[in-house]
Amino acid sequence: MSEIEKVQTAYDESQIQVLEGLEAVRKRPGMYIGSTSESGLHHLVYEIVDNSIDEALAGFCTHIEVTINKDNTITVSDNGRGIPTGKHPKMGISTLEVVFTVLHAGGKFGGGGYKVAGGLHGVGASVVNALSEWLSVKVCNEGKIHEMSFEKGKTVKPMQITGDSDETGTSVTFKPDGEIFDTLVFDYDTLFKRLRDQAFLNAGLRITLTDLRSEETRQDTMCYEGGIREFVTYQNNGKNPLHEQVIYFDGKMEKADAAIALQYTDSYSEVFLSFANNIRTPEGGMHETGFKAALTRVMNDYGHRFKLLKDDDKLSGDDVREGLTCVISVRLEEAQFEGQTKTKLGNAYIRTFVEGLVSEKLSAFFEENPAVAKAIMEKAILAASAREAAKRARENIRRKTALGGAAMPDKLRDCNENNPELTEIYIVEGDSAGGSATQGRDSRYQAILPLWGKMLNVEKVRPDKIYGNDKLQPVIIALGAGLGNEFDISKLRYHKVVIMADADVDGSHIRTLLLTFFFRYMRPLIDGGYVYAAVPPLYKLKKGKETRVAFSDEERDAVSAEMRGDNENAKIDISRYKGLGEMNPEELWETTMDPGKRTLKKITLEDAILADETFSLLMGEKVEPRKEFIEKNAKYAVNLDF
Ligand code: TSJ
Repeated sequence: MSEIEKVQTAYDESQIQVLEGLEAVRKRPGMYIGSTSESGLHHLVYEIVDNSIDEALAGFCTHIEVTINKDNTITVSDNGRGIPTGKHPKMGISTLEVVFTVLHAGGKFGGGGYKVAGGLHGVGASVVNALSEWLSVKVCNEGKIHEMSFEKGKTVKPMQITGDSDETGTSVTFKPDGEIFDTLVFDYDTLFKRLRDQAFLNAGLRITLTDLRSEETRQDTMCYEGGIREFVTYQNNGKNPLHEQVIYFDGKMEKADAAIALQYTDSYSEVFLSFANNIRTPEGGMHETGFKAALTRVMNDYGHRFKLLKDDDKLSGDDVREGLTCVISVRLEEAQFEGQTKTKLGNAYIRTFVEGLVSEKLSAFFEENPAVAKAIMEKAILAASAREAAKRARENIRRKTALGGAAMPDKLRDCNENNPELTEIYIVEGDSAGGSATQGRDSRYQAILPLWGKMLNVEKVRPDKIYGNDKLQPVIIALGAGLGNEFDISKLRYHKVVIMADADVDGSHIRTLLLTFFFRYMRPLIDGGYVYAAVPPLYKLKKGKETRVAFSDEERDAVSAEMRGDNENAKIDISRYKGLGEMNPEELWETTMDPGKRTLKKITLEDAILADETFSLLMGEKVEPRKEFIEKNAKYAVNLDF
């Protein structure tokens, strides 16, 4: 056989294999991109961009541009070396064509320098090509412009030289196939967030996102010289750091490298962002486990060595991570993704590697920066003692609850009915309103629990204190379902939990606190739709012996006009309810508690999230936003509802 024939044979064989490969992708797209819904659609963009990022990692590309064109097609361009256009040594066709027509071609060409692209399923350009109605690619290298195009993965224009160029780079434009995807509309914010992650993870790389679909072009350029250090700073925007500098370390081993940036703030929450091969791993995995183990050990060792901790005291993982903001990024060959959403890193050697790296470098950092070490240690020790106190409070409650009915709070006025499906509990602000509610209620199925008066004094309260808060204990006990991890909805003693508070600032504070508490510690209560807000009237209108109420200014005017009727001179006495405590039992029953007449507002998850944010603001460290909030809302106090 002549040389030419040999090549021809190889070409034919590879072509057959190609067709089979890409048809498989079109048959079972979910296998390659996760789904054919919106997330799968966006995945196409990431698959292409990942190739440019690999080129940046190799040190040849500094700028990536992603454009959403007017017709919802996508263009991704970079200023790298350009996909090789010469003949592929094994396939006998151009490497460019191999990239787009051979399944799993990514990483298998171009020599050792090519890192495995990080796509969720480790697939690349050929999959995007197979799932596109059309795709065109333009490569500038070796002084020439090369162009080629495809339809549904099949070559329709073989590679052609279309001009000269002294620049280098790759540009791909594609239109996702409407036969494959449920939606073809790209979401700017989804792409923006993912590309911003990539910009943070690849320090110095410039990524531009442009949206040409509307009159006004939208564009963001992201470039972070500080990389994941800047990612941490960005996450901590608006918080108070315990130390000025973001702590950073990185390291390499044979098959992997890792970079970690962290900073503590005085907040109580933890922000942990981990990545493997530039992909978010919200389910965690070996890199997270390694980091967490090292952090806990280093801080316990330090605490014992400098006698900040007693010999048998031990900080837990939660203690040492309170207020921590951490970004960890690992890159490795043959990453194994596990878990429900395939976002958990499974490679066990990464745990050992990261744990060793963090142990060594963090201990060294603590040695060299004793002031920072002290601030971080004190925070963790405080967290430990708060957690200890909270645990005691929880146990206390559990003991009381275990005793059953006899242990119900003194102030609870329970109902006669025992079937929770038929009963309601009104949590009422203040003793006097509690008294009216108790007298006005239908005691067969309505229970009343009066709460303290003013309770939200604006001071810093650690969330753990809420557990042990003696004001909230009666609520926990009356509801009977426990709290936190041990919350058991099947033990709930009332299937309607009604918060009844005044329509003023104090009432709003109490609603905010209760909702935040339910949201954080009795989440199934919110999710299950068991929580309601009572809606008391704002106005009382009197004409002689006739009395009516109104729930808003508009209603007040309408009712007043109605009562006046034709008698223009009738004297109507309008008074404003200053609070629930002012209503007598009958009024309260008729306007707010009678199931036949009352309005109850069902609390949604969104309401609760909003309350949680408001609570954080009110309880937060920063004085200015809190002042602003209170001033702003004091003005509209009466309208303050969720
Ligand atoms: F998805 C894709 F493959 F189509 C694609 C690849 C899309 C985009 C927008 C860019 C790229 C890409 C590929 N940018 N840069 C590269 N680089 C290479 O493919 C390349 C170039 C030179 C060499 C070499 O060894 O000389 C090796 C490689 C892998």
